[in-house]
Amino acid sequence: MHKKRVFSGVQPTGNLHLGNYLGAIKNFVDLQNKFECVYCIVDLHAITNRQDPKELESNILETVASFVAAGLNPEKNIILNQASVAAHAELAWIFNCVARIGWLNRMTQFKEKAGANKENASVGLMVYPNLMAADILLYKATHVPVGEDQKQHLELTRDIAKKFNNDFNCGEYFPIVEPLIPKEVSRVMSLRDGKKKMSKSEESDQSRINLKDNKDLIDQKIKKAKTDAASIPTEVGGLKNRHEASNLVSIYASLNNIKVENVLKDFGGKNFSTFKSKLSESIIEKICPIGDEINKLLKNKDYLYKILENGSKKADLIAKKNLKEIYDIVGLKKFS
Ligand code: AQP
Repeated sequence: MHKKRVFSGVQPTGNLHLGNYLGAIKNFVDLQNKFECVYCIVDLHAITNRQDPKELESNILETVASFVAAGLNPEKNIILNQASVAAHAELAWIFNCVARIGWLNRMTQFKEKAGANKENASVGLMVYPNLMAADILLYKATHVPVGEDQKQHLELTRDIAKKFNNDFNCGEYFPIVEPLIPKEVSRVMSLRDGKKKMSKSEESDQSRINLKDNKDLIDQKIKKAKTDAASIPTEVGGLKNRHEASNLVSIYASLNNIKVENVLKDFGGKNFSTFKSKLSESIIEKICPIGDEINKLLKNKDYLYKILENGSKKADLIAKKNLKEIYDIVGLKKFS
């Protein structure tokens, strides 16, 4: 039996948005009262695509600030940056030797991110899921809160854990992790195209609500958000194939901690302009205080660095102990 432990990570690749918040960070905050939690700023993942070093540094700090502003308690949780704990990269190498090329070839995120020019993508982007498996299994985490887009990578993490346990005949050394995916809005979609996920790297800022957007900007983005000509349905079935409508209703449900069918009870039959003004109000009420707090925290960089330093030291203790066990299982010796 493994002790219950939560692990999750966020890439410091730019402005965090409503998708990152509703898909992951909101859940992180809820879980901190139930589990021992390790939350990681996955800077080694970020460099699988080219990053400007100065921007990367400031994005790392901004991600810590976003965690704390959203309600994560740095005393209660371990908050670290991946590059500070060398064992992440060391275990990833072992997993490069456990995972099969065929498994990685099936990963849809690689296909989406590499685009048409696959030959020119970094090797890091290809083996990204092995590093993600290492992040999680290094701490023998049992539960991983993520958005639905990461489900396939978590299945790969489970496959790697099973293969390692089996290959090295070590029982259930690595736990078989459980994904914790939010029910009402597992994947927040772009405000401009309901078939694409809301993403930091999407060129159009109008496609997303950033955690640092102010009231007027949120209002304007929601007013302009794509919808269709029909009114809001009264039943969940009425949202079928209405990607944009479904997205906005799900965002509202998630922000207000209610079910989609209850949103439809309140707004069914109404037009989108009425609904959009209520949606804006909800986003402003939940997101603007986080944005204000991020801006405040960013003025105290020493405090943010201290959070990472303390968290990374705590994480390193767990990681070193587990990596030693893993090296022993594999038959590797470490003399330093
Ligand atoms: N649109 C989304 N809906 C729900 N959850 C989402 N997540 C990301 N986008 C959505 C969840 O946020 C966590 C952190 O994600 P990440 O920053 O590590 O990587 P990502 O999934 O690649 O996020 P982006 O915004 O799309 O970044 P870029 O554009 O840099 O690739 C994860 O739990 C993820 O599921």
